[in-house]
Amino acid sequence: MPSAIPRPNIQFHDLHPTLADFRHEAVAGLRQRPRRIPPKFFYDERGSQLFDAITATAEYYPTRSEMEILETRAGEIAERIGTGSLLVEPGGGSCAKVRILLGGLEPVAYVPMDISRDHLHAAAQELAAEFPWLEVHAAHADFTQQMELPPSAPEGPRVAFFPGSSIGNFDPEAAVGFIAAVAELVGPGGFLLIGVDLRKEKAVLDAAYDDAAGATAAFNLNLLERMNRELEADFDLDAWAHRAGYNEQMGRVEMHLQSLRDQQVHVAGEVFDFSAGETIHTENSYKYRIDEFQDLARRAGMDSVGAWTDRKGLFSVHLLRNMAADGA
Ligand code: AVI
Repeated sequence: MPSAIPRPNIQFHDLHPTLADFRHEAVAGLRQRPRRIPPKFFYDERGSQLFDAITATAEYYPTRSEMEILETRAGEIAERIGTGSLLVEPGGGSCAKVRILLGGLEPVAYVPMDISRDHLHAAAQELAAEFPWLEVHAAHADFTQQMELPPSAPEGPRVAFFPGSSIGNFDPEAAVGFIAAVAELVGPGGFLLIGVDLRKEKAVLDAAYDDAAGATAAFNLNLLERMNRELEADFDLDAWAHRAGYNEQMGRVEMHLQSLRDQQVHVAGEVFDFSAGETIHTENSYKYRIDEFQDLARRAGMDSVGAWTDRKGLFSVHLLRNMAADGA
């Protein structure tokens, strides 16, 4: 274990994220055909709690499967990366899975970046107390808009960590763009350790996104409740249903909210007419084969240097490296 550094071992940085405009994007999405609202708006405080509830359901295998891979492969991953890196986690507001890696990687510093300020501060504080030898630079930032490090973050070979198959919530072209931005952030020789959910039997995926206890349904419907709370909307929750299913051809699970009758709803002063059966598309969650994801990463300038799956072959973790020559 590295020698202890003087306290406090934590710094907070406000990188002035351009906050997503819920009002503007929700209204614009509801005017479109088919209607849609981007999944990033699921995660208000209630939505984040409901997401945690999803990860505890029997049907939602990704979290457990990824933890199994990280726990069994942490040593191997650390061997390939080496110690003394600057470890960056875009969207790492909960600082949860990274704990498994810290002992082996012994990074010079850890930089969690998240749009949710309070959530990030609380989790980073807890982590810094738990790992007194670790320098933590928590950055309040929207990594989908700006991939920038706090100026005081120490130098070191850079490693990005992007678990949870959040890459699946980007359309494939946007996923290439995101990985290319990470490649630029970590620079030549830098790494990306990323969790990616795998294509599989439709029944398993359908159940994972429509659990019997109704956690995923509550998560999806919370988007309507959030509009009621924040955008002076008047959605009648009994007149909407959660719909989710694997679209095998597209390689993605789609989530929708379906209107159960003809109805009129007000949102931010605008009137929207929904017919019975009409849906609002709220999320895509893309699933990849290992080779398919490696091809996608290569298009973004990163090569595979390792890929692991859990015992049941449900989920994968990839180690990618920016192979560009220094100065390229
Ligand atoms: C955060 N993201 C990777 C989850 C997923 O599986 O696509 C979000 C989620 N949606 C429904 N259940 C979980």
